[in-house]
Amino acid sequence: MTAASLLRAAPDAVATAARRVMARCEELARVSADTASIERVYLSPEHARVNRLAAEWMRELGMRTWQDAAGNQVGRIGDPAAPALMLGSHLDTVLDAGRYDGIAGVLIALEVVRLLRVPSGDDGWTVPLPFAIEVVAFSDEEGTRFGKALLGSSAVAGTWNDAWWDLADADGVSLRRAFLEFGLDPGRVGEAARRPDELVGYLEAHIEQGPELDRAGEPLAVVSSIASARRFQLVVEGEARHAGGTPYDMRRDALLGASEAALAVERICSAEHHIVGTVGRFEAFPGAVNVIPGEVQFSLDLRGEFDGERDRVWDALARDLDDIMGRRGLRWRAREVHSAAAVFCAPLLQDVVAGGIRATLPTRSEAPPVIFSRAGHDGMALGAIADVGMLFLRNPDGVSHHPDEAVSAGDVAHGIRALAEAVLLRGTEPA
Ligand code: HGY
Ligand code: MN
Ligand code: MN
Repeated sequence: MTAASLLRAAPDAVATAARRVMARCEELARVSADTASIERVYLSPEHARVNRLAAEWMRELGMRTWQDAAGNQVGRIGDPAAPALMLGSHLDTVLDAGRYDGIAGVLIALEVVRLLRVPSGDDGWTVPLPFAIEVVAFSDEEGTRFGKALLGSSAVAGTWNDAWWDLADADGVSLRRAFLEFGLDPGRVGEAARRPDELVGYLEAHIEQGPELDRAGEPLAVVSSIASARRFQLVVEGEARHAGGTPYDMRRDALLGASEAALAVERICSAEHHIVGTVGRFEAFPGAVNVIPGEVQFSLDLRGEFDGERDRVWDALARDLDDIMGRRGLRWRAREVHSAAAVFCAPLLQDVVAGGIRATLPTRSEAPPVIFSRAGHDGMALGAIADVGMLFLRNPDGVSHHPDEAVSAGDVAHGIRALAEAVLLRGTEPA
């Protein structure tokens, strides 16, 4: 089931591009708030440094570059009047991150531009397509600093919510203050918004953040949909008391209640087919060894293939927490800090990604794998204004959000070619 290859590139050009992606992933990994690990969060000095690096690499390709009103770094090549096919991913990271989550997608997109661009005659460059190409390095896909994910891509999608300005980081710095300190104007964040008619679609290459491709021995896959997500900050309140003098029948231990809640997340979610719930942050107060915890604050990240299933599981969890806290004489409350509906990748973009994979791996007989992404991506926000398509690259053992995250140069080369072929295939369709 091969698809004709539309890419005219010297055989070793793609291998050279893959080596450049791997080297630049190492270079970007060194731009971190922590010398012992990779940490690059929204509106940080590290964010500013990688934006400057990305802009330099975009200009080298003959792209026009700008940083938008939400701190996303953008490059554009092609007809200034035409709508754009947007490629990209994110350059922000989680804490103690890997080198490739998001980063590889931005760099692969730049290599696709390098392979597709042609001289425009006025000492510049263009692309032989019925649309322009934009590469966006989104500034906050993870939500590491303020808890709310997809801030950069939400601004581009025009779905920014002014309630977010009061979100604060671990040091109590509000999003509004961080904007100002980064040199951005909160009052102008709306200028980052793009109109649907400006885009012909959004295509993102990303490492798979799970083991499916590795287990199947597949280098690439088409993504069918991106998981719907909800994130909560929960608080359990009991009573801080002396760890020695307080008999059990008088204790209202918030940590034990919150611990039962965390186990309920695992019990209830694991009984469902496509639902995962994770407690990633868990903190007891006052946090002294000889004081019964009077309060616990913890996070919940809840995802599912379909919004309705995910919401039904949240309702079941809430009922379970009522039982647990009632039995223990505790109180609990939850603040929802992030919610993103499932986004189903557009059939046309799924088709061009599948065609790109077939043109890249011509010896494959059957259709490329199609998998649902349990990880969130900027496409969840972009889905509000554009068709979304995603290409997954194999990630050995599926390790991600961890320093051992990996991808092979060979699979990156496959990914570069497949994305380039997909862009060319999209160019054979009406813009
Ligand atoms: O959390 C996620 O799924 C993504 O990596 N931000
Ligand atoms: Mn990512
Ligand atoms: Mn991530």
